[in-house]
Amino acid sequence: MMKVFYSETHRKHDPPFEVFDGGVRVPYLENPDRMDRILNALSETDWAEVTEPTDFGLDPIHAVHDRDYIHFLASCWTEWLDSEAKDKSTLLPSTFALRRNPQKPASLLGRAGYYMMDLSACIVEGTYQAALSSAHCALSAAQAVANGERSAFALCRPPGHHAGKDYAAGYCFINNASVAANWLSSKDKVALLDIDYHCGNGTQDIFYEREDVLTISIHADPDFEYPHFAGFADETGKGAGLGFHKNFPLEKGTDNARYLAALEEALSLIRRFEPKYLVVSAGMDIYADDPLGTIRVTTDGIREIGHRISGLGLRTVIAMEGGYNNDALGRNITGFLGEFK
Ligand code: SP5
Ligand code: ZN
Repeated sequence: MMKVFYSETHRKHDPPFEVFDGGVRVPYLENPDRMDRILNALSETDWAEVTEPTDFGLDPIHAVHDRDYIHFLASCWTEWLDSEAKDKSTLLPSTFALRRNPQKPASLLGRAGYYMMDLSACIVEGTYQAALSSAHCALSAAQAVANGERSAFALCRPPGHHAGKDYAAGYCFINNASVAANWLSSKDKVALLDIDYHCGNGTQDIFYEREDVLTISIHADPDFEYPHFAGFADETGKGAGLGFHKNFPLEKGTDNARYLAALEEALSLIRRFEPKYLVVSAGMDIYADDPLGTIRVTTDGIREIGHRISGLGLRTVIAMEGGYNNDALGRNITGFLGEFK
């Protein structure tokens, strides 16, 4: 059996649209239906045990994120409703704070631009609650694994790996996998492997100067893909953390064989680090027919990736990240997770 931590609270986060390249409004790709597809596929297995997360409070979240940022997430919706804005369907700024020496402004839209990196981390009434329960799913999975489970799955929504210490980005608000990895790091050595199609820039930001948590991200080259400003091969950590971060940028059209070659390099770095725990940021948008992706890993390839990561023999927390081909999401996740049970 594998414990799957899941909360219905995610349904409260259901933004009406996001803004794509060129300013076009499209239906929000990171939608509640994703979870239904996964739950459906899990219910057809005989090994998934869906469980409510425990409430860990805010301390383990503040251990990773800036307090003022979390307070912004908690309070911005009420302020938004009190504001003069014409369309209040979702809080999105139109001006962004380049981290070149920005002042933190007082106005709501100013703070939204200060704390948001792009136009896909849309905030609605239930976003904060959903993001909290998503983080609690990751913490619950970490606790299960610390208590002796070989693996546990955090069915997180919203996802987390684009959220940095003090910013939301790319459908992410609280960095679930990082919160779990940091929580585990007080117990023993942790490595975090991010296989989402997009670079885990938020995770990179959070652990960049730390040597106690090895972070690795395999993703589409930021030279052409979101998040554009992080994920290059020459970003390897800073200060004490130098040498404890690794990016594997991949080209468009990367197939199973090419992907698995990069994965093998990542796995040997993890073996050399000799962690006790592994946290996997499991995005399924590497799938060949993902609407956001350009990588061509098949469902069999995803199962093989699971098989090889599982072969490390580490206590493993698997945290849900992206993946937007809802028709394929169920089988991709069960194929991947099935290798860890
Ligand atoms: C968790 C996660 O996977 N977040 C990804 C967020 C990506 N958002 C940026 C979308 C860029 C839109 N480009 C549209 C190209 C469509 N062919
Ligand atoms: Zn992604």
